[in-house]
Amino acid sequence: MQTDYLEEFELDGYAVFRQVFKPQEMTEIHAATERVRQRALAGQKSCGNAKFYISDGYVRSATWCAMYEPILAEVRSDQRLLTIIEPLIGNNVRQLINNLHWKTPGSTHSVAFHADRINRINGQAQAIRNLPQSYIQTGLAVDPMQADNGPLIVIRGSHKQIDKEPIPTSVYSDDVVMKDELFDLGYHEEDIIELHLEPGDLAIWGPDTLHGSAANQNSELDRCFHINGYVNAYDCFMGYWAWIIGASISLPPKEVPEHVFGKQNFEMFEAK
Ligand SMILES: O=C(O)CCC(=O)C(=O)O
Repeated sequence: MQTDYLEEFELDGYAVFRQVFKPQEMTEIHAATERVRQRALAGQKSCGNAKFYISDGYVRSATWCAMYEPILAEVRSDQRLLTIIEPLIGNNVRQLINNLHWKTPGSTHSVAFHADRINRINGQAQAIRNLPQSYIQTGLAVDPMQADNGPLIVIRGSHKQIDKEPIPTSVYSDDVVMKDELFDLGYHEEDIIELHLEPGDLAIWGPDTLHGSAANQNSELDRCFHINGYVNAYDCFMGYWAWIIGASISLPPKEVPEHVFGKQNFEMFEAK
C-alpha cells in the first residue's frame, strides 16, 4: 500500500496523485458527466439525494450523480480510491458526498474559501465524531484544471490553524474569490496553492483545509471536477456504504432512502 504521501498530507492538509484513472477511462467518465449535465438541462427532476443545481442557465452541480451513470457508480467505490484513503480512514467507509461541479465557460460561479467542516457540521454534527481524522474529500479532475479555468485553490497548512478561517456567507458564491481575506487572516502568497491537474489526477484534502476556486475565465475550456467525500464508518452512522472490510459496496437505487445530510425530510425520497 502506498503511504509516502501521508507525511505531506499531515503537514500540508492536502495531497495530489497523478493519473489515478487512465486517459481511456477518463474519456468514458467525461462522457458520463456530460450525460448527467444533459439530463439536468433537459429538466430531469431531483430524486432523493440525486439533485441538480442550475443557475443562470448553467448546470452548476449534480449531487449523487453516480445514481445516474454506472461508470460513476464504479468510480465512487473504485479500489484505487480506497488504496489512497485507507491509511487515513480505514477500509470500512461510508460516503457523504458524490458530486459533479461544473464551471462552464461563460458562467460566473466561484466557490468561496471555506473548510468542509462547515458542510459536515451543518446538520451532520450529531452523526460524525473525530471529524479531522475521520473525513476525507477527494476531487478527480475530469477536465484539465489550469490557471484560467477556476482551478481548486488550497491553503497549505490551514488545517492546523482553524482559528484563522473566513466564514463565508455562502460557499457557492458568485463573488470573486478574495485572496485579500486570506492575507488579512495571516496567510501568505506561498501558502495559496493552485492545483493544476490533468484529467485522471486526484486531489485529496481534509475537513479543516481551507480551499475555494475562482470563476472560469477561459472562453472554451470547461471545468468539471468530480467530488467524492468519505468517512470512517466507525465515526459516522450516516451515508451510503462505499467499502466494507475493503470490498466495494454498490449504491441502492436512488429512490431508496439514505440519510446523507442534515436538512432532509420525507418528501425528498418520493420517487419522481
Ligand atoms: O469545485 C470546486 O472548485 C470546489 C469544491 C469544493 O469546495 C468542495 O468540494 O468542498
